Amino acid sequence: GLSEQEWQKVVDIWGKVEPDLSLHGQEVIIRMFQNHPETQERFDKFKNFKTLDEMKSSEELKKHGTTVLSALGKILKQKGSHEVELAPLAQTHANKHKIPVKYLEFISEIIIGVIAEKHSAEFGADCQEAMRKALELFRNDMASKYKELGYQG
Ligand code: HE6
Repeated sequence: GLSEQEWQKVVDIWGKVEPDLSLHGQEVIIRMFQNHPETQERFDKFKNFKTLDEMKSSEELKKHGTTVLSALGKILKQKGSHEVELAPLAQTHANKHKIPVKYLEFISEIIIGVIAEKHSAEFGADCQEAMRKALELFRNDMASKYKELGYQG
């Protein structure tokens, strides 16, 4: 688990992300699609986007980015006691979307990269480490739920 200080770092940096959640979310989704095209294939509404311009000008993509980061933010703010928030997310991502844990790893690294770019001054090594641990915990708990649901992930 994370120490109270580590959780505080996670919550503090998320406070820097939140005022511009949709911009961060858009960037995260676009970068995930560009670096891991197999993730784009999972979205009926986005799989036909071919160019970066198409992605950047899509209000739906931006909206989805906001949805994802908003859900993740709610989880992070629970500082590990996220059972209630995580369960429905694991359920849809296991049963409906069938999103492997590997893809959750992709998006975790991308989230860290995007925050590092946009908030380099506030996102030092110790803060990055705390965020990495928080996202690992998130993934581990998603993976356990996946297994309970019979999805190997
Ligand atoms: Fe997904 N997602 N997602 N997801 N998602 C979400 C929150 C998805 C995610 C990782 C989602 C995904 C494919 C997520 C999704 C729909 C992820 C919410 C709240 C919703 C929704 O309610 O619509 C993480 C880390 C979080 C917090 C892939 C690939 C990855 C890596 C859909 C195809 C799909 C969908 O609606 O079709």
